Amino acid sequence: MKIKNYINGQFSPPISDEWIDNYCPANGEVYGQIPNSSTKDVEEAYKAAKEAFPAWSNTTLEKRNRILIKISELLEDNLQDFAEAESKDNGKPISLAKAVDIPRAASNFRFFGNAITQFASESHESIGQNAINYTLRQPIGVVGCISPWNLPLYLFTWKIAPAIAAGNCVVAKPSEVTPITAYLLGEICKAAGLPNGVLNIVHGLGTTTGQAIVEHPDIKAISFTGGTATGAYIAKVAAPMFKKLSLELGGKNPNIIFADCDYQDMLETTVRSSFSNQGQICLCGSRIFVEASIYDKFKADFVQKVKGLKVGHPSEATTNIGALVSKPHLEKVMQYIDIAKEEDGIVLCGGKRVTVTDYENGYYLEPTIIEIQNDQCSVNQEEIFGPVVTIMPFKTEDEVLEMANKVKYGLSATLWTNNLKRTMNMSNQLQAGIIWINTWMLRDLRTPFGGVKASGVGREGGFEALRFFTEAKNVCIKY
Ligand code: TXE
Repeated sequence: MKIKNYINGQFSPPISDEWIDNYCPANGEVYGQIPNSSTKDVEEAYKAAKEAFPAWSNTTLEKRNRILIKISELLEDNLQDFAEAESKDNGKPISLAKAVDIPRAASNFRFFGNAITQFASESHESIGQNAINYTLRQPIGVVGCISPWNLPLYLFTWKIAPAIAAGNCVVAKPSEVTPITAYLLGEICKAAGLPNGVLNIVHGLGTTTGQAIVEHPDIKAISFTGGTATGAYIAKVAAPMFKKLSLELGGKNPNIIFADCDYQDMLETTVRSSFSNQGQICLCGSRIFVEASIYDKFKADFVQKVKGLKVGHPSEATTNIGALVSKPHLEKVMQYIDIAKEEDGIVLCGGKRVTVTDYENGYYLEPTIIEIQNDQCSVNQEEIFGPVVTIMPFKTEDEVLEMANKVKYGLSATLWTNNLKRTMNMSNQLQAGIIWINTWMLRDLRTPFGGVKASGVGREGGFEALRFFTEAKNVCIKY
């Protein structure tokens, strides 16, 4: 399969005619090629977006709404094909892509298609000064969206949908590791009647194609999700051009379990929050802290449950854990297991590569639990982004709060307790953008989403995303 860029409503090869191999994580084989796009391709995409902007930014909200809803419906109609493509490209179980990734991509278009019709601007009467102020929310122009490989279409559309709903035109780049569903989205957008040039999709490497988007002087805003180091680099490149930035970066999220929680619910959710999508979600609760009085029981129950998870080919209905996204990523995750042992960590289960019959070269790894002795060890501090979690006991609320916050990241935190006072106290003090109490990854698209510290800058979700993708202009009239 040779995929193409989607520029000005046309599918086109890269100008250089250079291509990159695309691997299937489930069997380790090359199954397609993607454009190795250069600055020239990005320039073509920018020109198409710039040309489309005057008409699109003047398109009525009702019409924008209709087109976005249509995209959402077409995604739902093609659920099976999209789920299979996502799974083949990323290694995740098809069942997960079908239940979460693709429905969520459809919801992104439906939600922001509706949200833009409800996005009100402010007005303020300056009493005693005979003046009235009103604030316009104007689209920025051409914006850049760069997304990662872990939730490919889910995160790609999480950016594109609010950007175009708000009247911008987009130059977007999916991860070079998982380009297929973004490619298929081009066809859907065309069929839904999205005018040519409103969405342009350019495929290629981060350091060439992605960087060309960030360096483009007239792409005025960048919404990026990916690694913390890349986010820092993008901020440095974008700063002299005063671009608007929204950076959703890594996480190393605490999952804090108190003895007074609803145990069974906590146990089942903790298995999910640890290993969903092979642990490759920025929100995964990869640092598990358990109150000492239930630590031994939890350890035994958790290990038993995790040993029961089936690692297998993503297309099999019984598979719980599919393949990791790429060989280099598998190797990186496995290195952390060695580091853990060097740092006196005890591997309670997992830790080894899995050979799946008929797919011996796939990137499979056992779900791994490491009991650590010290919360400052590398496996408890650095983002591993794979099916690897740490566990350790704690005695007091103050002690666990300190350990939870003593990390460079601050994306999310989960707390299991039925004590209201503790819930309020800890929610206030945990350093994270998203706190879940007695649940995990329950997402309401109206709520702000984003992190603090090395987990990023800015918020997306709901009106926060529409605020990011617009400029506020205040008009003051004296009468
Ligand atoms: O991400 P990159 P990678 C974390 C996770 C993972 C690590 C590295 O820990 O192991 O990041 O993953 C594009 N200018 N997360 O290497 O490189 C790139 O092409 C512009 C957390 O895959 O940050 C891709 O489209 N763009 C995370 C996107 O950025 C650049 C999800 C992300 O790639 C670029 C994924 C550049 N200089 C990884 N360099 C999360 N927050 O969910 C790369 N890109």
